[in-house]
Amino acid sequence: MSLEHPLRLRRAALVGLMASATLFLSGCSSETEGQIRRLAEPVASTKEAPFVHDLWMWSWLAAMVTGVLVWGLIAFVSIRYRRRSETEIPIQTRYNLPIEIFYTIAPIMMVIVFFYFTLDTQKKVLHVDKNPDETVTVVGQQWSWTFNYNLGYDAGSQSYKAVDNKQVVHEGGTTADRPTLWLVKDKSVTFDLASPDVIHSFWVPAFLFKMDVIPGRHNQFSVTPTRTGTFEGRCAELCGVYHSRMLFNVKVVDQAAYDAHLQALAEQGSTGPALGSSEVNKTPGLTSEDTTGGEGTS
Ligand SMILES: [Cu+2]
Repeated sequence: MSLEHPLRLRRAALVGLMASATLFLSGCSSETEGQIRRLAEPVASTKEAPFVHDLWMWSWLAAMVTGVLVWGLIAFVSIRYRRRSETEIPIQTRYNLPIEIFYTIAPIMMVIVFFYFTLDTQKKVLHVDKNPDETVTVVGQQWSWTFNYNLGYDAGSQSYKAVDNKQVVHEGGTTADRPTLWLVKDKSVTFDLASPDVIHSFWVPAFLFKMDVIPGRHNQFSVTPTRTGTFEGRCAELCGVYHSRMLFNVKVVDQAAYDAHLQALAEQGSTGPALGSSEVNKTPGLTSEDTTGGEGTS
């Protein structure tokens, strides 16, 4: 048999694949096309986000390679060893030691590889900047968020304190009115997460990252936003009746706009830390009955 035949087949398959991919992608806007390329991920918007992006893409690739191999083998044995006559049944093999050893070891190897890269990524994205440019204490409460600028957790005294004697200002939302978290482009920020009631989860999809906000526990992480603009944020932990209203915006701006915003918050009297949930429970749009529907409000 000449080599020409499989080569031609392969070329035809390649052309077919490219044609269908072009056809498929030409039907999409460039935005959807980008989303397909990122496998539905938002655009990475922090310095740390690409680590998660890489883990996501490589995991998909590894899963796809495994999938194609397994589907191929299934198809191969189904065709190659199919029943060919009414009277004769194919060989019924019960044990095959090499294959059994292989399919015990192969998944263990895969888990080890995934585990290694997960740990490696985790180490990078959970890195906490001890001397960040900005510090924000994020309070997740039923059912909105409060952002305290220049307020950080002090492990020594186990309390929240103003950072570098800067003025603490805060901005809180309600279930009817989503708050906005302001950040500075290319400046690192460390988030300290606090909850006065139940477990919430602080999630900005464009950061490709989220972290639980647990009462009585001190969670923190750092990011450096790399793109200006307005992004969406939400609570990613079912935390009560109005969990779905725990939306917020993230606005990444330059230093001057950020400073002006903090100044404006100070001028309107939103000074000092706001760590409780009482503010948010006086909520326009909710009756007092609604606000007592959850657990642990104080
Ligand atoms: Cu929540």
